[in-house]
Amino acid sequence: MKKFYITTPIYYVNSLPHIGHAYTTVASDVLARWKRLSGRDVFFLTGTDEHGGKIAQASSESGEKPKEFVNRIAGEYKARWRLLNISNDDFIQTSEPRHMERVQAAFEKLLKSGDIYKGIYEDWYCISDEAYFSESELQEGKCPTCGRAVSKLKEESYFFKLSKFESRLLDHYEKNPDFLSPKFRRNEILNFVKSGLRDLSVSRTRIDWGIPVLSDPKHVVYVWFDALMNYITAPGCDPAASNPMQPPFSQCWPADVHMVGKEIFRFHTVIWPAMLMALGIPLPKKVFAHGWWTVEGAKMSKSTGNVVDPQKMVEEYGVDAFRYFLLREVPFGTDGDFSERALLMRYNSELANNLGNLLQRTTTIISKNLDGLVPNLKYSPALLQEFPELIKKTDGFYDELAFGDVLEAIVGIMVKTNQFIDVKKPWAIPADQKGDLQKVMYECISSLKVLAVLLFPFMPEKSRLIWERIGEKEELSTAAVALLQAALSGKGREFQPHFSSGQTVAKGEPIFPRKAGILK
Ligand code: ME8
Repeated sequence: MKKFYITTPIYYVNSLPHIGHAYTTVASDVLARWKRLSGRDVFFLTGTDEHGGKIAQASSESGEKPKEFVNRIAGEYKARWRLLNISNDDFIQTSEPRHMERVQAAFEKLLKSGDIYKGIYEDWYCISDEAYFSESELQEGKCPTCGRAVSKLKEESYFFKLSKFESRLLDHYEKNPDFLSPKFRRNEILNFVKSGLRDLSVSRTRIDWGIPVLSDPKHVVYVWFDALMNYITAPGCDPAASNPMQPPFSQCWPADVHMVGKEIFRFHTVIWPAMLMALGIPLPKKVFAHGWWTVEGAKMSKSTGNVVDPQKMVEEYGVDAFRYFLLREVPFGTDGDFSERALLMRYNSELANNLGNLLQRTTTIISKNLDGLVPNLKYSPALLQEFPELIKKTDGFYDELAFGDVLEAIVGIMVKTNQFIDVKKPWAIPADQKGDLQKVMYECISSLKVLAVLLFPFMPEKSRLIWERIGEKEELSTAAVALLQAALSGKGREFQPHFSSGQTVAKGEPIFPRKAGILK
């Protein structure tokens, strides 16, 4: 079976991971976890982009040798991803031999086929974005992307025949409407390609921190050509082969989703597909560009000092609340504004007062009034009548990367169950009406069971805790696969949660203790 292959951008090692990087990586992780639960074999890749002038400059400022420097910062990324429970299957560093050798082989292949040729490059360059601009693209003489100063470059360079692929690219966009996602970003790319593509300079002679061109080592490969290749080098592509679609690469490729921020959409939807066409490799199925976070209304930047460190948020609110917030606060795709106040509000209203409270009252009532025994009734709970339909809908939301819609549906179950408790008032049911109490608590505990499953991709730790508190013994992710399979395959029209006899709830502290407002 082909794996479901999902990638994040590989991040530049000149800065430490911040919430922007965490956002893309957490979103990719949530998708990877859902796909695993729904029975897919997943290959989830992330990594670091370690070559080029910007990184060479950062390493010389740090006083370390480039390789030591990039390894240290890559280590910081790995540590942050562990902290955030990122379940990546591989982590690629572009300074690794497995990557460098394959980039060199691809470059030579394109030289041979004539899709790369030697010429003279003269244009403006922004080192911060590692991107070229023509005079007319500059804004008031500055980089149109980041507003920083640009410098004029004139050097011998190899060029990639990007212009040759114009009509093939337009044809691909036309025939594969999901390739450019979300839809509202489509026109930007169509207009850009229709306005005419220039051949792209893909080598440098002034920089030596990069991958040397094998047949002409005074050139190093342009950092974007180098970086984009990570998506095929990591799963083991041999670009020199006459048919590169061989195992293990062909088990992963084509990628199902390249997840990126909106500012690098063009690189992934114009340059990258053209490179793949030139190499004779099929194109990824979807490139999805999400929006950007600002912080309290301002662009995040080192100089403003408003860069949000995910580690601080995790220390304050816990990893799961932070993951939840990132995907709950703004619809995935559009821009959003981060503020700790908004995070605190979501935490208290949805996690503490809603989910945490639901678990607390359910387990407390069952402990006190039913000797801790989970009512093991054998019918489909009324609150979950629509569960199989909801799972199918949820699966569709995931395919569109509509994480906000997934969470909206989950919050709907929490709210409905809490309202049910408010109406039924199980604490007031007399002791001699135990059957009635069991029926009410069966509804609540069933909701908690499916909430643990549905929330698992977003909040793996707290979901496991809910799972333990309701007395489930089987490993959550294993049980969830079976439960979702039944719903997705259409067999489970009537959903039954299946508790075991003698299953007991465990009491414990609130899983999301309410937090007082501490904010500036
Ligand atoms: O561009 N809001 O790396 P990079 C949301 N190495 N997402 C943000 C963000 C923000 N404010 N800031 C960063 C590069 N991101 C290249 C990529 S891929 C072959 C090479 C996220 O370290 C978002 O995913 O500048 C964005 O695309 C990425 O970090 C840029 O990371």
